[in-house]
Amino acid sequence: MSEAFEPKNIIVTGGCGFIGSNFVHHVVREHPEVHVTVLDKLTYAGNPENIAGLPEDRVELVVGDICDAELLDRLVPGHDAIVHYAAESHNDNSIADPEPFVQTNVVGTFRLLEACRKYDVRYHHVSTDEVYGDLALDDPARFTEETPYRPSSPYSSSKASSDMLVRAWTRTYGLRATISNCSNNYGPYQHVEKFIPRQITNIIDGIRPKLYGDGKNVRDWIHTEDHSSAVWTILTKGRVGETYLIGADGEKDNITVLRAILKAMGKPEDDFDWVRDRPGHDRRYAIDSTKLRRELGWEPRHTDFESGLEATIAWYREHEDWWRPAKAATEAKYAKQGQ
Ligand code: NAD
Ligand code: TDX
Repeated sequence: MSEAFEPKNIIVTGGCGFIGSNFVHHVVREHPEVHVTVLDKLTYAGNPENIAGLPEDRVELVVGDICDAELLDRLVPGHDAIVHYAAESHNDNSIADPEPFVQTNVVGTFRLLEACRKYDVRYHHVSTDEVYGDLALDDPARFTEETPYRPSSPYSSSKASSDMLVRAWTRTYGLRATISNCSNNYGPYQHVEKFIPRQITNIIDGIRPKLYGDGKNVRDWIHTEDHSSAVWTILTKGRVGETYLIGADGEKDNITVLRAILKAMGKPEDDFDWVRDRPGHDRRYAIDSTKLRRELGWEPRHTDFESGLEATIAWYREHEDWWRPAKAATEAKYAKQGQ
């Protein structure tokens, strides 16, 4: 194992989004020696409330665009690492309007890499298992670091492109970078456009949950807190130039997840609507995280899906003021798409 890297002053891009803000909370709680500068454009998916109340001497919010090279020239010097979460993250949006995905996910990553190269800053790239495409339901295989890239959607192809840029900058310019590809996250602060929060908030609102296609698509669920601990482990102990897959053995098909939500919220298990399938809908994702576990000693801690789901449902019940402002517009967008 290479020598541990001990960052003191990090930039977290997208730190006002779902996973980025959970990471900021994790760092503030677990690593008191670290100062976090959040760089976030505050798109429809970014909410400063996600990091409100954290100590001002530990966390600073800079509102800005990762594509803005002049801003990066002012901001990056003096920091010792960038952990890059900022992205356009929703597949359905990428199908309706792919351009912002290319801009933020590809051009934005390029700008960050150039800034890291210029100021010799360590870089961790947060990516997704979707870059590997999908697996058949009856395939015993899971994704590993060696699986060829085969992205399906505008979102996943833009993430795959950004991963390729990181690999090239590492090899060609010697950039000190690591990459992680994680499976589907759930937990607090997830936007109501995503599957689990959409169904929870629909049920609270008396709207029937919506299931795409035949409901048999499989996602490999991980609690976002486990994603945060994995990213911190890779940032501080990972080998430069390496990719690590992050997963917690949480494969479930969508109808099983939906029925678990319905049951936990006291509804009959068939109280939902079948809706139009997502074009190009990936069938199954599954992660083999052996490399991360063996080489860096990481283990997930929040692997009881039922109790994680119950805590997530409780969080959405208690934080209606957080999600309410986004709910009507999100559902209006889905209604237009027949979803
Ligand atoms: P999110 O949509 O909830 O948050 C994205 C954040 O990025 C928002 O705060 C938004 O304001 C910010 N942002 C967007 N464009 C920006 C720009 N140009 N400049 C600065 N900030 C900008 O996304 P998420 O679900 O939290 O995903 C975070 C990262 O994790 C993404 O890179 C995503 O690809 C990756 N990822 C997500 C999952 C998942 O299950 N959601 C799984 C694996 C990997
Ligand atoms: O209303 C719905 N009904 C439904 O059946 C929605 C919103 C989704 N679905 C299905 C589609 C997927 O099979 O549920 C599954 C999960 O959907 P999303 O929450 O949109 O996630 P997914 O497309 O799997 O991508 C997520 O995981 C990987 C994140 O959004 C990505 O950012 C991440 O890279």
